[in-house]
Amino acid sequence: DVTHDRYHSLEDIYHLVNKTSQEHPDMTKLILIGSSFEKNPLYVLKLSGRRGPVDKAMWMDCGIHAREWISPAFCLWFIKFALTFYKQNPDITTMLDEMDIYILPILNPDGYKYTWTTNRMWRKNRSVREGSSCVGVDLNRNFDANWCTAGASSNPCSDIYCGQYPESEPEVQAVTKFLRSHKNSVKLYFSIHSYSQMLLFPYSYTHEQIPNHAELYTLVQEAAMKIRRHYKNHYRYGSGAKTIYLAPGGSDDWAYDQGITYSFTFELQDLGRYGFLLPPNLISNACNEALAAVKTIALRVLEKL
Ligand code: 0X9
Ligand code: ZN
Repeated sequence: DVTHDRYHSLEDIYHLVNKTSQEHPDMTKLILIGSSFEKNPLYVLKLSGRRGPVDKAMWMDCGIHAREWISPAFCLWFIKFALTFYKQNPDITTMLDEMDIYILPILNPDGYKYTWTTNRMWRKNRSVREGSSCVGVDLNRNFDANWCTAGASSNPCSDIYCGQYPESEPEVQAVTKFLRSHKNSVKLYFSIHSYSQMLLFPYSYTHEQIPNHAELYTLVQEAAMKIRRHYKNHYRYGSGAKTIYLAPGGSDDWAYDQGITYSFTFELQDLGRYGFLLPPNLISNACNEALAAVKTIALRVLEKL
């Protein structure tokens, strides 16, 4: 069964997602959206309540950066929570009844696998190309959003290498293809990272403010307050460029510019004590906080739509 007191290997994650979809055929659909450089499948689990078709949807991806293990753990946690507490918890019931929820638990399977076998601190994917001995592209620098300007690197050996051209990587192509084809329904975008405890929204590729800056600021502020009140933990919030750093080519900025005007990147626990090596006994706490933030923002956005 899905246990949340430990991290799961790539094979485990595939198995769990597959099993979950078989156990809940009424509420889930498994969608293959593409495959990675090393031909690992990219599966999206679609969650929906027991009702007819809806015209609204939310997207959440986890595991774009290989070493941020709490991120895929959160996507699995969210899936489990949604399926367990549908019709019991009013928040998740509203979410599932009013929109479809697309979850990509592991956007960068090749990199994740590599962190389990070879290098725990690997960040990028594992693509290779002729003429360079360095491996991997930072998938969160490869989207077509002010691509490869200040805050990204054109050096293939860098940890923030932007790739040969925008959307050069199959993992990014799979996500953009799916979101482009679901543009009319997807209103809400979340990308889950770690660490540093931040709730971010666009832009990260420029210091310019987005048109609905005040609106998104209020949303992340409310989410951060909820975390503070319930879990006594502190999250910073604001636009990416102002709160963390200038970083172009990110998925949140790309989604925003596609018209998904409620677009967020979360950096989960911790503040650096363990960093990417967050111990398994802290998984549940980190996930509960992130869940509170997702629920708070999603329910508010649903009221507005
Ligand atoms: O640099 C990143 O990609 C993210 N931080 S991390 O430490 N997890 O690598 C922040 C992403 C913020 N959004 C964009 N840069 N678009
Ligand atoms: Zn990250």
